[in-house]
Amino acid sequence: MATFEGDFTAPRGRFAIVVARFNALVTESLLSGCRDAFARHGVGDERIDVAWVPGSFEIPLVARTMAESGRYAAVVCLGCIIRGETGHYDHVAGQAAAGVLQAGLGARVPVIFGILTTETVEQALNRAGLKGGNKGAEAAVTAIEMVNLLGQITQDAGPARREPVEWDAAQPLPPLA
Ligand code: INI
Repeated sequence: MATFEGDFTAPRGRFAIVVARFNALVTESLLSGCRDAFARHGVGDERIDVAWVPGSFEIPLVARTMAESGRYAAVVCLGCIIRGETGHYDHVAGQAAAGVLQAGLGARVPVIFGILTTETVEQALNRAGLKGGNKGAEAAVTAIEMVNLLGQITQDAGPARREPVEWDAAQPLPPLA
């Protein structure tokens, strides 16, 4: 039996962060938590590109474009959708989530959902570093784990080979057999 599990060591390659300007008070904190977590796991700013989009609804297109460029090991999506502020919360939140998922599946690159969906501004602030952790930091760690996991799955030579393998995360994944 083979067991695959990504670790939290810094993979090679570059990372992209797509961040929405809507609710910027919150998303700037998500971005800073995300960059900080990347740095503390060995991925410095020099290996990160950041793309700002108007709102969370615009995240999937840019995330997919970056994921398909072949330049990034993973793409992290950061946004903040607050129900109290919009009648079309369900549309924005639902389509953002579906689009982020599709971006990853389409590009076959980890595209991480770091978009807060909350009832109130207070809940959003709490999850952006005030007291309930920082969703941006979690997203960075998830990106690293997923890159390492996919690296193992696509390059593992068989059940006997259990150590993490060298994988050039800057290269697109090879086609599945
Ligand atoms: N975008 C968000 O990221 N968060 C929100 O809470 C939000 N609200 O409240 O409407 C929001 N709307 C903008 C949307 O993402 C698009 O930018 C806009 O509809 C243009 O396509």
